[in-house]
Amino acid sequence: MNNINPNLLNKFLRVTERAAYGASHYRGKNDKISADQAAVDEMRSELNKIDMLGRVVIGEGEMDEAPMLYIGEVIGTKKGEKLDIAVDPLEGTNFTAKNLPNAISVLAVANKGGLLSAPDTYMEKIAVGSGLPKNIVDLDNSVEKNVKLLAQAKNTHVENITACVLKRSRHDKIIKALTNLNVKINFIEDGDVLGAISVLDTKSNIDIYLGIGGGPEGVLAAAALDCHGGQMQTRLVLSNKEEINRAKKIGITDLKKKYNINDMIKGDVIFCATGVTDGDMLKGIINKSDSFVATSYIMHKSQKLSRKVTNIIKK
Ligand code: VTB
Repeated sequence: MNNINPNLLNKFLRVTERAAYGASHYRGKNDKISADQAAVDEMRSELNKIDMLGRVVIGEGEMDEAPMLYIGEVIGTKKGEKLDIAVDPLEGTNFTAKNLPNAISVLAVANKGGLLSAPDTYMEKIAVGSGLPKNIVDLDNSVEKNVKLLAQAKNTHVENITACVLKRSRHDKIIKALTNLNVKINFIEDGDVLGAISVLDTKSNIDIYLGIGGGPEGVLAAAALDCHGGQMQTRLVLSNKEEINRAKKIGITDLKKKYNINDMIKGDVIFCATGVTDGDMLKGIINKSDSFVATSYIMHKSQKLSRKVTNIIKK
């Protein structure tokens, strides 16, 4: 697989910046549908300016349920590289509507065939940062075993480990195990793309992310972790016939497969995420009279590039 043209990175960055800007008009307006729609409209219009033969592999839903950025939608000028794109125009429709932290606009880009098409179902996830022995954690290990192995590899005690967990009752068992180990828990209310990526953020001090969140969000987080040599393992949670069919329809045959990063992301990858609301890791959009200020993460694996950027963009 070829590397993705590095000149495209800034163009993809503009896509999440514009989408975040679109959604920012609806912060605190208690209207998550309009917030999402505004992000989708901006994202789609920017994506269509890029010279590429792009295809949405993770998007707003299937063609019959979402009119835009649906799975399979062809995007871009149709001239240039064949790219697969995972988008979440507004990761956090709810928290944008309530003006709560950590809403972002996010996408990942790989060569054709380079991204796992995850169905819109739940997914078990475990993630750790870079510089650790390969396969240090595993979804089939107990929480205790994973945390102990991690502490050992980091040459520290279990009680010095910090875990990030999405606050949901489905995580009660995980939370109990972590509490018994005296591990510090950093709860997030929503938004597990940033949650999983927080293991890369040295300021956050988070050592491990674990729990069940959305499948598409898992692939997006995997793209960022892959750019940094982080580790992530995931497995789909398919709880009824309808979800099983949905997974099968997009080509998943082994329904119980544990995916490591290289099963989810193949070859080169670009990741861009822009803050909509102020969050722990990214500031939200600041609106000025004729411009807006956007803060984003940009990553490009083959270029070993990973940066936080703040841009002032003309409206
Ligand atoms: C998950 C998570 C997302 O919503 O999809 C979550 O991956 C939904 O979980 O980041 P619940 O069904 O338990 O609410 C997010 O937090 C935000 O889209």
